[in-house]
Formats: sequence, structure tokens, C-alpha cells
Amino acid sequence: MKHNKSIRPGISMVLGMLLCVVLAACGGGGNTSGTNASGSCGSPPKLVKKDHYKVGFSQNASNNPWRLAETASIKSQAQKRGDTLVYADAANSGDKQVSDVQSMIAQKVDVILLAPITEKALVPAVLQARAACIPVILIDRDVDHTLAQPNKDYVTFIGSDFVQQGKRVADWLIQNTGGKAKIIELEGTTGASPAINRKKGFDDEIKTAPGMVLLASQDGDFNRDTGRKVMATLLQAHPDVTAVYAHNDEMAIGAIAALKAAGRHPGKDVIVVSIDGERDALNAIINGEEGTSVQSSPFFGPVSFQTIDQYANGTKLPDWIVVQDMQFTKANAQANLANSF
Ligand code: GYE
Repeated sequence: MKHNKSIRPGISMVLGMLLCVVLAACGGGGNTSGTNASGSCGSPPKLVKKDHYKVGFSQNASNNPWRLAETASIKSQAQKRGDTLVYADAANSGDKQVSDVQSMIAQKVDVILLAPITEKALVPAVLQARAACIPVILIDRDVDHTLAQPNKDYVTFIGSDFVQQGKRVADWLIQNTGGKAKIIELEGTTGASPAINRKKGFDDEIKTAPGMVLLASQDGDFNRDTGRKVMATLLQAHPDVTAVYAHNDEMAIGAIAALKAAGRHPGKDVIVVSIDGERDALNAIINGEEGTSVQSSPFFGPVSFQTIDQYANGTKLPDWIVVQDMQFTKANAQANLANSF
């Protein structure tokens, strides 16, 4: 199953590119002096210190507990500080997310927190914000650095080390299968930075153990029901599967349902492993149907607003602010259930 909707350059992306040409301030190397079309505001644009900010938050979807937990974290932090939040949900569409950011630019927000759906789709919007002198902080997913760069086109990326997450899952699986498994991989949304890098981290690591065989790897769109359907299909082609690696917990829960529907026994004849640490996955670990979930924290509120303050204060920020993640197994899932989402 292919999900190209988020990477196909849609109308708003084309319009965005045209706008870039008109403003003559977008694109790598096009603006090395720090002077944007609308004045000298730095590269990336500076953030003038204020008591309260008008903050744009562009969320890419709201169709799973992880996204809802992230949105709640940002909203509650904005409220605590008395900042105004301009919120938009792109409903899983790259085109809509580009126009959401354009609308935030038109509303003259002070700064934009952006969770870009894929690495490429939001690049025109990032460059337009820069041209309009509005700093962008990427949260939870990164963009393609050959097209837009931290500390230049946008301020920084705040997020997990996705390669490391994939590697940690692979290491657990190698240890808990004695280095022998036939694996089905359910990938996140094609072109999204966590999908690209969670695949890389896992696939590279299992290559170190010759008994770990990857039977198939397919896009499940980070979605529970898509994961279930893709798993049901792949199971027919690969009945010899002994392990499932899903790039997020939602797809793992979907895969567990597909395995059970086909008369298999997840946790016994097929080991399921994934990433995120959501409540349903922790419960699946507790009841033995899932092996491990490496955390990918969705609680971006505190770190995002702290980063806004640091940037306004003139602190030099790294290109990447790495979020530190735990790992859940039978040993600690129960103890962490209350803090899960
Ligand atoms: O793992 C997944 C979500 O971008 C880190 O996207 C995030 C991922 C998260 O839809 O559940």
C-alpha cells in the first residue's frame, strides 16, 4: 500500500514555490546576508523578546493518542504562560499543512512551532516563514536538510533520535530471539523523518545478526487500522513470520489484532515490538502480547516554550535538541502506565 498524498507536490506547494520566486528570498544560499525581502531580520529570523507571544502550532494530524498528547502538552504550556496559541490540524495532508502555515504567516504570529508531516512537503512553508521574518522551530519531525537548514532557514529541530530508537528495538529483538527471527516491518508514513530513520536504525542493526531475516517492509501510515490491514495481507504472503517491528505503537496494536484474527498468538509464536510508549502498548506488554516499546516522548510543551525563551534571549541553539527516551518492557510497563497517554 502506498500513501503518496503527503509527498505529492500539491497545488499549495506549487503556489508556495511561486511565492518564493516572487519574494526572491527563499532557497538554499539565496539569502546569505540575513536580509529578507521584508527587511533585515536575520537568518533565521530573530525573535523580539516579549512578555507574551502569539505562537503558531501546526500539527500534522490528530488521529492517534500520540498526536493528541503532543497537542495537549503544547496547549497547556501556552495557557500556563499566558501566550496566545494559533492552532491548526492538517488532518494528515501535506497540502493542508502548507496552507495552515501560510495562514499563520498572514496572521503575523511571532513564532511557529511546526510538526512537518514529511521531510519534503513543508519545506516551501518553512522558507516562506523565513522570508516573512517569522522564526520556525521544528518539533517532533525534521525536514530534509538539503532543502532547508537549521540555524539558517529554521531555528532548530526538537525531537527524538529516531535512528537510535530503531537500533534499540533491533537490539532487544536480537537478544530476545537468540538472534533468529523472520521479521515483518510496518513502516510509518512514507517520507516522514521518523519513518525514514526508524527503518534505517533497525535495518542496519539486524544486519549485524545473520539469523535476523527481513521478510517484508511496507508503509502502514503510522495508523492502527492501516497497520492491521497491511499486516493481514503480509501475513498471507509470509505465514512463517516470527516477529513484527512496527514504527509506532498504533500499527503494532493493529498488527496484534490481525495476528489474532488469523489464529496466531502474539507474544508466543510472533513477537511484536514498536516505538512510542502509548497506554495501549504498555497494556499489551503487561498482558504479554507485545515485547517492548521504545519511548518517543510526545510531551513537547515545556521544551518548546523553553526553546522559544532561549531563542528570544539570544542563546545560540544547537541544530538539533535531542529528546531523551526510555524503553518499556515487562519490567517497567506497569510502573509507567499512569504517565502514559
Ligand atoms: O511515533 C507517531 C506519530 O513524529 C515522532 O508520529 C512522531 C511519530 C510518532 O504519528 O506515533
